[in-house]
Amino acid sequence: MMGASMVDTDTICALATPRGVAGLAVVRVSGPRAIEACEIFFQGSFNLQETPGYTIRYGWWLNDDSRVDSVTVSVFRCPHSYTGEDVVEIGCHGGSFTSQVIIDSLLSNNVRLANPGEFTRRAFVNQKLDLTQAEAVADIIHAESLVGAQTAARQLAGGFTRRIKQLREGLLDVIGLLELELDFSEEDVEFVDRTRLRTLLCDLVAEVELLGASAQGAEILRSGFHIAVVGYPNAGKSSLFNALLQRSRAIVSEIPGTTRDYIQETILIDGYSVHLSDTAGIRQTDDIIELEGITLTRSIIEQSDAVVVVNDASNGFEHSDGLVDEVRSAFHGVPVVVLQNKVDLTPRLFDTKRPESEIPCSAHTGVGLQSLRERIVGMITSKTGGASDVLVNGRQATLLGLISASLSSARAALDLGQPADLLAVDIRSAIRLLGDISGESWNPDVLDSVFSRFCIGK
Ligand SMILES: Nc1nc2c(ncn2[C@@H]2O[C@H](COP(=O)(O)OP(=O)(O)OP(=O)(O)O)[C@@H](O)[C@H]2O)c(=O)[nH]1
Ligand SMILES: [Mg+2]
Repeated sequence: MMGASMVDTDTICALATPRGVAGLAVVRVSGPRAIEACEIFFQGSFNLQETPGYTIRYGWWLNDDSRVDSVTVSVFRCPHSYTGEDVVEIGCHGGSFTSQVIIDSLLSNNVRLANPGEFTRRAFVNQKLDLTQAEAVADIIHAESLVGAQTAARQLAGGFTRRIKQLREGLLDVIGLLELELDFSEEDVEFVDRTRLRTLLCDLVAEVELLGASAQGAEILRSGFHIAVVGYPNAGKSSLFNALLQRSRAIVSEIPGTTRDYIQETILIDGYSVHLSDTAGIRQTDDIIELEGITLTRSIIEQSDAVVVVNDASNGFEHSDGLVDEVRSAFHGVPVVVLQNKVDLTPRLFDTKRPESEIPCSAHTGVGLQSLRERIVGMITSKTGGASDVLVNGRQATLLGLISASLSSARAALDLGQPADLLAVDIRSAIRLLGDISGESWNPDVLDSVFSRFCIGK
């Protein structure tokens, strides 16, 4: 479904800035009646209806002839606006009262409140953005890290759109040739060199799989990297946690079993958002609360992208080896970093027989913390390297998986020497799925699920 017939002609409005005390607030209005509705309440030296697009007017917002606030009114004319419709953005003073009065005035005049994401949805329907760009808008709004926001901005600028277009063009070339072949099927000719076709399909499958695989990295850029700090009691987990946070967040004491619940905080390292969880020390105990904490620790590790095992080096560098082995075997595939803490208490040199990957550190003196930060950034970039201009989300990853399956099935058909029409079926289905990613073919359900992630006013 596509085209102007689907365009909603209601005029909508919403607060585009966060509610609450602030210097400014912006109320956004979009739709055929946007300018006319604002005119009713605006008093300035210029008439809004005669104001050209890309113009700001200054004046008063009136309610029952009394002045509500001095405002700036930015006018955008269809189709040169965010939504592609007539848009007015009213800048007023912050605080919840003024903007609410402005919204109420509009609501009493045939303008309705926008649904979540409705402005961006209209931008999509009016072809100002494709679906991957609309999704990038949500990612920019929700970005928890600088790198995530930058990647989403590249996607908004059309990074993903271009990649999809290239894949699609590659496949359209193939289908064009296959169809030509079908036209001449009586004559049993092969226009497409099968070896070349196979190479092309392999390249496309590889590209699609690379994009699909970047979803995990994208999730890290979108919502942060989770690290569980674990170890035996008294190893210095909470001290390390506080040192990384640069404040005393967790209770530290010389009594083993101090931390019972887990504590989660977020820090930024080199522009990446890192969620650290300080956990209860793992040991044999009969204390019910402590046991509960240890059970929680396991579930925290399960949800983490990496585990830092803190060892109290003053008990020996090998003191936590059993725990490290246990974590490695129970949580296969999760990277484990071993920290040799309290090196300020160990006068002997760092034992050279220990694995090089272990980091000597002291939560007290700060030694080794920089190495730990660098190691964390290394782990993040190794997982996010594939996502340089796209933040593949769940919806897109599912579609990419289906595309890769269609293309692989085409490749299998090719290897079996199957006729062109069978190959064409799989390739056409891959083309259609690519269209689903960019939103060339869409239905309201897809849009509902994409835009439900948005907030009102976007
Ligand atoms: N000298 C020295 N002492 C440390 C260091 N890190 C932690 N400590 C001390 O070790 C003791 C335990 O520290 P915590 O941070 O509470 O240890 P924990 O691993 O969180 O302990 P639990 O929560 O009980 O499992 C405290 O007395 C800290 O001051 C360090 O790098 N050097
Ligand atoms: Mg603790």
